Amino acid sequence: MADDEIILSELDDEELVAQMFDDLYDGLKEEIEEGVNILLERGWTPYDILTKALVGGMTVVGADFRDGILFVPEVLLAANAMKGGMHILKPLLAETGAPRVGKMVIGTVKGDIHDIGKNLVSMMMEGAGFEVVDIGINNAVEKYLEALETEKPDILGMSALLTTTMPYMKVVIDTMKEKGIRDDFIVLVGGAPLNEEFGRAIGADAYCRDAAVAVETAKTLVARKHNQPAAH
Ligand code: B1M
Repeated sequence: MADDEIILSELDDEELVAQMFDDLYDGLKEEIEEGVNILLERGWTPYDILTKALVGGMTVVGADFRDGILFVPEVLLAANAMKGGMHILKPLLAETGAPRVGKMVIGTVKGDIHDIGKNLVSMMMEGAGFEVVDIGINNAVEKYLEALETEKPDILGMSALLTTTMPYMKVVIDTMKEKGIRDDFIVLVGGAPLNEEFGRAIGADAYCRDAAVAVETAKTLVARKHNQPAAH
């Protein structure tokens, strides 16, 4: 072992989170997994680890990617390290034992392969008692329609991270309208480049800024839907 090797378990919480930011930046999956396990042992909630250590670290990666300091291969490594940490937290977040409150189909739109945010939303929704069917990335409208038909969810969730792919959400909603099924589902959209105005403009029921907002919005809208008298 090199003299200057950092022993994660010897760091206090603040130092450890700072070190995890660095390790995420460097794409060190094993170190991220170790950091997550240490924070769990210290009594951190899975949600705090997710938001403060993992998402916090990814924000730094995102800023340097934008500024041309990091490139795709490095960001892929960082994403892989993040997924390692999320993999440990997923069953813990889903462990709340909450009764099923509704069902959601979620997927990233056509042309877009970003899936970390979508996966996080899925995890948090499962943790809140929703059944989630994740149809993955790069989904054409046919894939969404097929999943709606087969799964009959309460909610359709769509994710887009690129300004070039976010308009595809409107293609999906417009096709649902053409087929007369738009009002059968609650449509929630999210992703870094979106905002509320965009959500309204494309005809979604709501734009969700983050996973926590997605859970709250889903709960409210599903409760409202179930309390509505059936249409005649
Ligand atoms: Co991409 N990428 N990327 N990338 N990438 C962005 C999005 C970018 C903003 C980076 C930048 O320039 N600063 C930029 C987009 C610019 C723009 O369109 N305006 C960008 C670009 C340009 C690209 C490529 C074109 C780069 C290239 O090839 N030259 C390319 C496109 C590939 C494609 O999709 N066709 C590309 C590729 C990649 C990687 C493959 C390297 C990797 C993705 C790996 C993966 O996902 N498996 C990657 C990553 C990691 C990013 C950044 C750095 C991080 C995204 C992320 O995971 N954030 C990102 C920079 C950034 O966003 N700051 C960037 C963490 C995640 C937890 O947040 O996804 O926002 P987020 O999700 C949040 C909310 O948005 C919301 O809740 C989540 C949790 O709180 N939410 C929802 C998201 N989806 C929701 C759905 C819902 C509800 C809420 O439904 C109900």
